[in-house]
Amino acid sequence: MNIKTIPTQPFADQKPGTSGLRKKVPVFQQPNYLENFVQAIFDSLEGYQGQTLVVGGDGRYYNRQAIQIILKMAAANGFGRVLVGRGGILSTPAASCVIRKNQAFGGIILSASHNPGGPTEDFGIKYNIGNGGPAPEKVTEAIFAQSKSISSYKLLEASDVDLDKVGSFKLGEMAVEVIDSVNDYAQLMESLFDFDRIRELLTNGRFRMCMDSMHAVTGPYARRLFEQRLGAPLGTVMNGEPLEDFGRGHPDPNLVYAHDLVEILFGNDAPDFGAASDGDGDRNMILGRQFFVTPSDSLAVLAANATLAPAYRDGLAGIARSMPTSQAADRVAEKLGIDCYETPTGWKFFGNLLDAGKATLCGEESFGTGSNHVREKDGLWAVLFWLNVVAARQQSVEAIVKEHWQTYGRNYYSRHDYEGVESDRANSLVAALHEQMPSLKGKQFGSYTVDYCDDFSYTDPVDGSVSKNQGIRIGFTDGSRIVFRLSGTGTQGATVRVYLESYEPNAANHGLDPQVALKDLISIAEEVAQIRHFTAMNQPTVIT
Ligand code: VG1
Ligand code: CO
Repeated sequence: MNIKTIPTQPFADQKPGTSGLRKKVPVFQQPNYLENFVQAIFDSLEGYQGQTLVVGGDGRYYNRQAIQIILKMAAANGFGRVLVGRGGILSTPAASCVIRKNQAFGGIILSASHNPGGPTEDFGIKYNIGNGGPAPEKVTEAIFAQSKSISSYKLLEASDVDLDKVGSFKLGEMAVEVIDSVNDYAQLMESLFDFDRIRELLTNGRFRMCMDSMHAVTGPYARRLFEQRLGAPLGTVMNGEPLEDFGRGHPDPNLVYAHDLVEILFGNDAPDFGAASDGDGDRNMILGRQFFVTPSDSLAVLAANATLAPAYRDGLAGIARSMPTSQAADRVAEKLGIDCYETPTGWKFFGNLLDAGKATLCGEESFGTGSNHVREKDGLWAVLFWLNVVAARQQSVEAIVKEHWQTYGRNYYSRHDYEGVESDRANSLVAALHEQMPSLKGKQFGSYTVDYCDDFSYTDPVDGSVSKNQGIRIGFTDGSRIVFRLSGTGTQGATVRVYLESYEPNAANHGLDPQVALKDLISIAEEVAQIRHFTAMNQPTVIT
């Protein structure tokens, strides 16, 4: 066995963003680039000698090559065992599940999530800690610090391992176990939901569903769960073959990118239920027949109906949502008499709340929902949860959401993204907003009066850590909000996100198109932030 220590030089740009390090594939393919980052992860950790590491990814281009490198580096650095998904495949929630089930030290997940894949598209890598969740900021900061001072990395000289057969073998001193990518996860799902009831729904000959895996990682998981375990007809899962370039698609489950599914659910003779998930399987979109469920509403509806699912029969400890996510869930929490936490964007901020038993359900406006069953958001979990609720209530998706609005009022919500903005321009937009911040309070815009304006800062209630500058919020006296933040997951230029929310208690006014209901706020956002001027764009590139 030959462990080599290879000299290297730091790269200056290995700062993890909202969810790991994401760059174009050619950046990762530079000599030593991936190796440096992996060594920086290991160097920031303590006590992993002889321990277990979980490795897997969403199957995108460069997944297999990266895994071969990581296995040889893990062996050279003294891990005792690596569990790797067959074919290198593990969805993000499945990786979280495997880490927890095997009490692994941590895991490395290879994914750029909803970003396109392929030789000139995006690749990503992130580290998850022993609770199965994304590394918290103090860990990602330590990794970044290591990446800036690295001078060598360790690699075992060995030939590539066969990732395509389930089985165990040795790589130097380290054990490698290639595991079935789906088993542990499917078992966990079966323990949470009423599979008998869902099976009855999916096989009664009346209810039809359609699941779009967008040629990304959830194909094998969705087929196993819906078609094999729950008896839905073959073909229920579309685009179910994971492809390295996601069939040249953009595996982001929203109304814009999941257009195949949207056409089916909004077409003639549409099925009753539609769902899609993203590149790495942690996001979800839920559709009813000719009906779209806003992710913020989805969190609120699931929370309000949680006791219908066996796992949550005894109720919820609390709910957590990211700051830009609508306040629909807060209303449910209030009614249930439980706490609702507001965290910065990114799943890593939910970990402590889940570990401490303060929150049971978590959600983000960006099509992410999850619970304490793992420490990642979980796309198929949300789909199963919705099916469980539909099966228990015997109502359509649309009827369930409309009834929810009647009870709690409707939080109209929309996000406007301006993608591919020059970084300097985006930074100027934020700087100009900062300058105005102190003078906005009390200011009148038509019928809206500014109640507060700040840059969101979060103090973790469990460990007291503080995260500043998490997005500029303008709150109005009637509870409406506009939030501005820059994306931390892009790989090219900057993306400006504008989040808009207003509250409508009166059911007679619940039938509006959100863009119409929010039109005043949309123009206030333009007036305050001069979005067109700074971005040099006339309209958002994506509206969700
Ligand atoms: C986006 C979303 C955020 C999500 C993150 C990772 O981040 O807004 O809610 O947690 O992606 O999701 P940003 O910084 O671009 O706004 V995924 O599915 O990429 O792991
Ligand atoms: Co994702």
